[in-house]
Amino acid sequence: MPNVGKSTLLNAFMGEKMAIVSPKPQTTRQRLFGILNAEDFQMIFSDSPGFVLNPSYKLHEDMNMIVQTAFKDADIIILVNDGYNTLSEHEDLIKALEKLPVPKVVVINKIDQLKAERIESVKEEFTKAMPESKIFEVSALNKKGITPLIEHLIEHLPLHPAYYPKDEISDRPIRYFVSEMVREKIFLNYKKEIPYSTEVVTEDYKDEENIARITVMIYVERNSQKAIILGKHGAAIKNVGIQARKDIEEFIGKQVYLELTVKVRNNWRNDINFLKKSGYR
Ligand SMILES: Nc1nc2c(ncn2[C@@H]2O[C@H](COP(=O)(O)OP(=O)(O)OP(=O)(O)O)[C@@H](O)[C@H]2O)c(=O)[nH]1
Ligand SMILES: [Mg+2]
Repeated sequence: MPNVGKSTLLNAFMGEKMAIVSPKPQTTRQRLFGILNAEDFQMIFSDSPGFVLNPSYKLHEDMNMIVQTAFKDADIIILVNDGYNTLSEHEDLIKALEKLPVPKVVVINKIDQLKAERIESVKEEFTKAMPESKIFEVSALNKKGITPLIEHLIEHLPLHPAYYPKDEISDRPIRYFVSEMVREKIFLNYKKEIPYSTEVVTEDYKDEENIARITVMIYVERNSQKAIILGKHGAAIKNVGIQARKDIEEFIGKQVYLELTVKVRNNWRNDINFLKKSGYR
């Protein structure tokens, strides 16, 4: 389900912020691997978009396809619930999961804001629906309940040589993280349809000795949206730039010069070529 805290959970597993997070559903659009390395195991966490129940654009179909792909190569599946989704919303998903021959784990997230009775009733529902699966209660935000969950996952990891070199923490290049950090600020700074009409692409990344010079393109679907993204005298986009630059600097440990440009790309959410170029298909 969207917005239940999957990306926050990935960050809690990894012990650092890798995936972007926002209070709005459909924040995550692509898959991201967080690779957790220890002396005797390597665990690859795959954060995925939430399932879009009523796809309105090709983009949504692509996001749902990404969820399906994630199912296919998972060794363990973690179904995250935040106590607000009803089980009926999960029914199709649970049916699809039943067919997969891998262990599943249920995580009830956001327990910091759930009443004890609510947690109990969600637990009861999932015990009935997925009797084979162990249920964990966590607060990904406060990093509570994460250690027992990781220990359980380690127990169920298949025996296999490490897939990635032990010093890698992700499958994505730095440009991807830059685009995502800008996109997160757009999700946090704008309302309604604006974040959903926006795609972010890192066009250029020049790594100099003391500074990284980065050019980022923000695509929107209409001129009116471009005006909103820019804001009066460019004030709104300036804020996005300041906030994103701070995060990027922290992430790469270096000073950043960040240039943001806004461009209109008509109906990009249904534009197959654009979606391909942006990595959705
Ligand atoms: N109170 C509380 N809020 C949480 C917790 N985990 C996540 N959140 C909040 O829930 C919202 C959604 O979190 P995300 O991690 O973006 O959720 P997601 O499942 O990745 O969402 P999508 O990518 O949109 O599907 C954010 O506002 C988070 O801060 C938690 O344990 N407690
Ligand atoms: Mg997410």
